[in-house]
Amino acid sequence: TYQHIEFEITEGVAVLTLNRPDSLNSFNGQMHTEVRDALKQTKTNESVRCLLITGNGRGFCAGQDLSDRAVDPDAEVPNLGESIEKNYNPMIRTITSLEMPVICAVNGVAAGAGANIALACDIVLASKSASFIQAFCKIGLIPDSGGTWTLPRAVGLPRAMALSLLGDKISAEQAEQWGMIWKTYEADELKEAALAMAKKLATQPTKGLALIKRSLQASANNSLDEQLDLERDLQTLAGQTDDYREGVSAFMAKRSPSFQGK
Ligand code: T3D
Repeated sequence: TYQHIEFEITEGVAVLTLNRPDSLNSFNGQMHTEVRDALKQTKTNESVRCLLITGNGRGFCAGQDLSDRAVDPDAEVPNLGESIEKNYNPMIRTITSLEMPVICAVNGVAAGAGANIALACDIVLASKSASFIQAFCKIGLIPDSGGTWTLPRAVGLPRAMALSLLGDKISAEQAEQWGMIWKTYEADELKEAALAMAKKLATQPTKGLALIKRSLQASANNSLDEQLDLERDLQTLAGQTDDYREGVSAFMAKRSPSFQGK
């Protein structure tokens, strides 16, 4: 059992809930270990076809636990690059390469790495009471956890630059208007709506969805020509799945499809 997260698998959905509410679910070493383990289970358990990440309490995640970073003036400064390499980067790489949709339900403030973990997910939902802060600049750091990549792609360079340099808090509704996230919900409706979306996605053609995710991610760095080649290759794979056969058969027979995620 876990100390700082909750992890449950139901109806094809893995639900990972950050659970250190007293410090707004900020990450200490133990929480990193637990998240790593839960992500590994998500990846290897064949019954899982969608991942939902959320948090307990009034925050989603406040990034790194800064009480672990309070530096005694005489002590050696911690090497943050090592922490990124060991903890944050593998987490972001795992989330973005998981071969299934990843939903983030941002239940409250998402600050620092917490904001960028949300942005690394495929569909971001948020409570109307949630907010996003690229808090790094306020303590002399740079946005990490992929934020310097995802944020400009999500909102454009001018907004990404100002958000990162100013560290202004933006509301979830602002983020929704900008297209930085998919949708906002009333606070008491968020988790139910997110779980319903996750359960629905878990009944869909998982392999096809994974290929959609891969192709859209690749588009950021490809020319149209390269992307057309990639579409050809990934469509070849999609066309070889059982779910594609099932989708076409069901359509032709005017019945609803039963996808196995294969
Ligand atoms: O170090 C490395 O490994 C490199 C990687 C870095 C990745 C990063 O994420 S760096 C950025 C770290 N995060 C921040 O700088 C955000 C710090 N937190 C805040 O700015 C504010 O707490 C919020 C804007 C998120 C929320 O503000 P507010 O006023 O709603 O709440 P609060 O009162 O500040 O926080 C509530 C409690 O949570 C409070 O504890 P207390 O006083 O009730 O005992 C506060 O200290 C604690 N808390 C919030 N964030 C953190 C935290 N404790 C430790 N670490 C935190 N990041």
